[in-house]
Amino acid sequence: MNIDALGITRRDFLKYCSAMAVYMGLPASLGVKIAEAAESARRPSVIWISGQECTGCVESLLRLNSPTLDTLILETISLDYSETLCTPAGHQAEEAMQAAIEENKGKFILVVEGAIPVKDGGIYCKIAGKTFLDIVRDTAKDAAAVIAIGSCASWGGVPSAEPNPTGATPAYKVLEDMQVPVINIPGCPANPYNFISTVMHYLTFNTLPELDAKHRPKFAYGRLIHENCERRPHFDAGRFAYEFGDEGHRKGYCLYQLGCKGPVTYNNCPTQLYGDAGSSSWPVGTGHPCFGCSEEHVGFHIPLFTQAKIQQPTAGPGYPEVDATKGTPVTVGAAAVLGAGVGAILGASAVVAKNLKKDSADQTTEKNPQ
Ligand code: FSX
Ligand code: SF4
Ligand code: F3S
Repeated sequence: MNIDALGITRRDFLKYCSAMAVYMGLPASLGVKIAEAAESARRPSVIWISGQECTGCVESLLRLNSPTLDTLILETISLDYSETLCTPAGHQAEEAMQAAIEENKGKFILVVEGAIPVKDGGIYCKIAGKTFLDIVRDTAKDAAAVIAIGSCASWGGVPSAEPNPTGATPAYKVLEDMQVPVINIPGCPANPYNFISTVMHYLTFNTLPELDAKHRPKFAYGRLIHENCERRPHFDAGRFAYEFGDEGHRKGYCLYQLGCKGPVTYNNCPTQLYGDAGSSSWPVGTGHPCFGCSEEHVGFHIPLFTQAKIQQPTAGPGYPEVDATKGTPVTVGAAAVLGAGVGAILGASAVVAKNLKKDSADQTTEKNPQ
């Protein structure tokens, strides 16, 4: 990588790599290793294909700075094929893709953007006379790993909303009989930092980051939005907005009663934010409830204003994880911490339940004054 091309100093570049290490839950000192990997000549080959989607994922990737992330990506990976960004068109584009696959067989990362329609043999999305279904399967068999970017590729997203006329299906289902690992980076669009950090992890350590049961990197999707939300103190205190523009909304109260899906959606939106546009640049920060765009079966499936079930009441982010697997042996100190955490969680759940009840009673009184 040529750091000069990024328009930043070496010191800033190292700072950026250290921040990325911390972002992935690694010691900041590993930032040096990430920087070394980024600067090495070895750039992973990436082939990026697109099906049923809006191109929002590429767009969000190219609209950033700090340091200009688009440059960083293009300097770090070898983007050997991308329909949106490649210069050739038509037959030449097809040839470029085939050449990229041949040259990097077994080594390239395949990025799938968009859902895959499978109904009627996949005829609802065809490129160069071939169904997207066939393109995904044929390309994946030669890939080292597949990254499903965005909620469309991860879960079906927008095109899979009822009645799902084209049979829009996520990549992991279409590839479930194949050996290739599939990593999901959901979000509509996916946060580009979650994507580039996953690629950098692969590049630096030659392994994928730790994934959860839904094949999402834990560093980005390990916490519910509700756990890190800046409006959480209002939720805990029972202060809600009930209508857009009402007093609670104007005061920045919790958006739960307006259908916020933060309590059932795993993503780092409140901490990572979007578009490098400063604080509050995420849905809830702008005053709109999270609609669960990055969660399977939530965004595009549960109506916008339907209230989420609080399935897992949790204490604030300062407390230990509720469902962490038990380590051995348990020390007296750890047991004390765990006890305090569980106590806090039980206490918090009771307060939440009480506030929700109290608040809906208040609301009933307010809305039905007779
Ligand atoms: Fe889907 Fe992304 Fe939403 Fe759009 O790639 S996740 S519609 S932002 O473009 O696929
Ligand atoms: Fe934030 Fe939504 Fe949770 Fe309220 S319900 S605290 S707005 S995530
Ligand atoms: Fe999407 Fe909710 Fe984040 S709508 S962008 S998951 S706050």
